[in-house]
Amino acid sequence: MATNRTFTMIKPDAVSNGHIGAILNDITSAGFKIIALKYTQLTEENAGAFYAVHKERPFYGDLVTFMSSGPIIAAILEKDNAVEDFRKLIGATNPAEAAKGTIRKKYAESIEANAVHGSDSDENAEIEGSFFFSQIERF
Ligand code: RTP
Ligand code: MG
Repeated sequence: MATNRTFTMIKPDAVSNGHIGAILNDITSAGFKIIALKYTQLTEENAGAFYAVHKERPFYGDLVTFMSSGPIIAAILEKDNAVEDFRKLIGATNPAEAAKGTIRKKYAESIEANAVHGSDSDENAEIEGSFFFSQIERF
């Protein structure tokens, strides 16, 4: 299996609930290497651009408001089969449906405030990582 990269955010709910350390520990314990890491806050404009793919969905406005409501952690991660394995580690979008032991099951509040983001393809992982990090911020 090829080593590849994914992109994640620890969302405002998990940051304000004090879960940054536990979630980063779950991520590195699962074998993901941190390539880039940043503590920042999205403007509404930033969040709208990041989630532009969901522009026509009914939850888009609330999602943009939520994602810009407080600081987040952004990170690029590397591992064999990174995109698929990371989505397994975080669990289903709705924490009520997420498998036991997954990050969303343990730390999410709701289908919207669901603790973490995970890229859904290699191509989107690169686009999303480049949204936050320049070449000299990747190690
Ligand atoms: P993400 O992109 O954040 O990793 O989440 P995902 O792939 O599991 O889910 P996606 O369908 O891409 O939705 C993006 C984010 O929008 C919020 N959402 N709210 N209220 C709702 O019904 C609803 N559905 C989705 C969640 O924050 C979700 O992670
Ligand atoms: Mg998604």
